[in-house]
Formats: sequence, structure tokens, C-alpha cells
Amino acid sequence: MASFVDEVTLTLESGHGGAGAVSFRREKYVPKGGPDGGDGGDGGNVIVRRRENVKTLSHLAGKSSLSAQRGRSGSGRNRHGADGRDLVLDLPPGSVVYDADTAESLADLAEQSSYVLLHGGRGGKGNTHFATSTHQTPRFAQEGLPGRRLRARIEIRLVADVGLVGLPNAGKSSLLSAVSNARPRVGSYPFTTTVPNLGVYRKDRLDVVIADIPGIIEGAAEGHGLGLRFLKHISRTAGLLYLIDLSNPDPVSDVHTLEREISAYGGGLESKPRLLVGNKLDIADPERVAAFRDAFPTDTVLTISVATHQGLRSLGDTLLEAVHGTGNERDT
Ligand SMILES: Nc1nc2c(ncn2[C@@H]2O[C@H](COP(=O)(O)OP(=O)(O)OP(=O)(O)O)[C@@H](O)[C@H]2O)c(=O)[nH]1
Ligand SMILES: [Mg+2]
Repeated sequence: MASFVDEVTLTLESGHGGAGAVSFRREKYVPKGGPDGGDGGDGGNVIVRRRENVKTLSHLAGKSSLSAQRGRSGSGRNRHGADGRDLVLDLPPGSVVYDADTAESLADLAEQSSYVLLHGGRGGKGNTHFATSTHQTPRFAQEGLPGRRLRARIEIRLVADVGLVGLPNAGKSSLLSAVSNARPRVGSYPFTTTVPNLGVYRKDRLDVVIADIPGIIEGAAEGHGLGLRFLKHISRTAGLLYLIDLSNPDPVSDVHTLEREISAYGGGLESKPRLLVGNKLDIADPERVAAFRDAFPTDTVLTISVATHQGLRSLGDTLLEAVHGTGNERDT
């Protein structure tokens, strides 16, 4: 199984500028022509670019450094050296680039679709530029300027309104698939989801972006299961949807397990607004369902069945209301 790479650190370098040329015209009957040394090309830039179809940073994993191309030197007959090719890193939406040494954030692809992280060094000017009326045969040209170097840490943070949290097998991916355009893998075994998925629920031209992350288990804070590292992907969400399997022996204690693991993770997740949603109503014992509803009097509690679609509409309205402050505008 390919592992999900959501953080890399590597050294990036923009291209060195090409040198300007020292050259003089040589023509058959002109013994000593004027200067004709062309300029060096600029070094390539380092650019980061948002790409919707890129989901992970695995294409950068294991690389310790990447460089843009150098500018080529200029040459005689005023030929300009070619600019170095840019180094373009295609990153998933929501990637953030930091200076690894100062922790300063340099680019946030949730906000802008591309950034020039490092400009290439300027190419040097050829000797043509240095001829003057008193100095008609300049024997010097400029060197190109060096490129810049950065130790960069690139991190993915998914940008979602609502994060789905739940124990493995609760039906998170099934729910995302039922209410959104996303088609995550669904399986009747725990840890079907190993990489986060995003989907968009849309109604009345309003969007709610939902993130499905791998299941959380008891002890996740100590590294059990897939751990809690995926929780950072829901750190920017407006709220959390706790999805609980009502056919489990003790759905109420499942909520407490999630609460414990989420507060152990911290980072503000524990104080986000939450919506408690019991799933698999179609196969749950009605008494257990009632007990679940009663156990959380201060929460909004919904019960649904992704399998039969029961309750999905009112769940959608609740999400719209939570994210946009507008639900289903019904006459009362
Ligand atoms: N009976 C019933 N089964 C459901 C319902 N929703 C989901 N399932 C089943 O529950 C199993 C787990 O569903 P997933 O969507 O993969 O669960 P998940 O929470 O994403 O699981 P992980 O990715 O492993 O954390 C699958 O076999 C689904 O078909 C439901 O409403 N009723
Ligand atoms: Mg899943």
C-alpha cells in the first residue's frame, strides 16, 4: 500500500544566471569589429502551483533537493543565452510552504493558485552594453547572479468546512459518497480509508466541503491505528461531524472514545462545534438508538442510514445551516 505523504522537507534552489559574453564582431574586411557579446539567460524560478488532481506529496518524497535550471551563457553575434527552465512543483490544494529554518509561512495554496517561491538569478550583460565612445572594445562582461536557496517544508492541509470523525467502519466514506460528488473507497473492514478524501455537498448553489479521514481508534493519541496525524487536515474546518455506528454494542461510549482522542490531540479541535450523527439506523436496535439520542441533551443529534438514505436530507440542511447560516427555507 502506498503510504500517504502529507509532509516533506527539501532544499529548493533557483537557477544561476548565465554569464554575459565577451565577443567582437569578426567580418572579412573589418579587422577589428565592435563588441557583440550577448547577455546570459536568467536562471529558472522555483514555482509552486495548485493542482486539483494532485492528492499527495508522494512525488516529492525521498528527494533531498531540487533545482531550477541555470541560464545559458550569452555568445557572440549578440546571441542571448537561453533562460533556465523553471522548477514547477505541482501541489495539492491546501498545501502550505514554510521556510523550514524559520517556520515562516511563504505560500498558502488555499489562498492563491501559484507562487514564485524563488526567483532565478539574473543573467549577466554581454560586453555590447559596456562600449562607450572612449572605450570601444570592452573586454569584460557581467557574470550571472547566483540563484537563491531555501530549505522548504511543504505540508498539506485539506480545506474543508466539515470534518468527518468516527471509529473505523462507522460509514464515513459511505456518507461522503452518498451526499457528495466524491467516490471514496468503502469497505466492510476497518481502515478502508488510508488517505483523506474531500467531497462537496451542494444545494441551492451553496457548497459544503466535507473531509473524510481515516478512522480513529482508542489509543490513537499514543499512535495506535493510523494515529492522529490526519486530524491536522481538519484543523481548518468550521466544525466536526462525529459519525457513530448505532449497530455497535455501545454507541454512547464510542462518542466518549472519540472525544478523548480528539482532546488528546488538541490543536483547537476539541472546542470546534460538533454534530453527533448516528448511522446504520436500518440495522440498529431501536432501544440503543433512543439511548443514544438521550445521552447528549446539549448536542444536536441526528440519526441516519446511509444505506436507505433515511435522514440524509435533514443532515444536509443541518450542514448548510451550520456552515452558511441558512438551511432549508421552508414556510412555517
Ligand atoms: N447497514 C448499513 N451499513 C452501512 C451503512 N453505512 C455504511 N455501511 C457499511 O459499513 C461499512 C463501512 O463503511 P465505510 O464507509 O467504509 O466506513 P468508514 O467509516 O469510512 O471506515 P474507515 O475508512 O475504515 O474508517 C461498509 O460495509 C458500508 O457498506 C448504513 O447506513 N447501514
Ligand atoms: Mg472510510
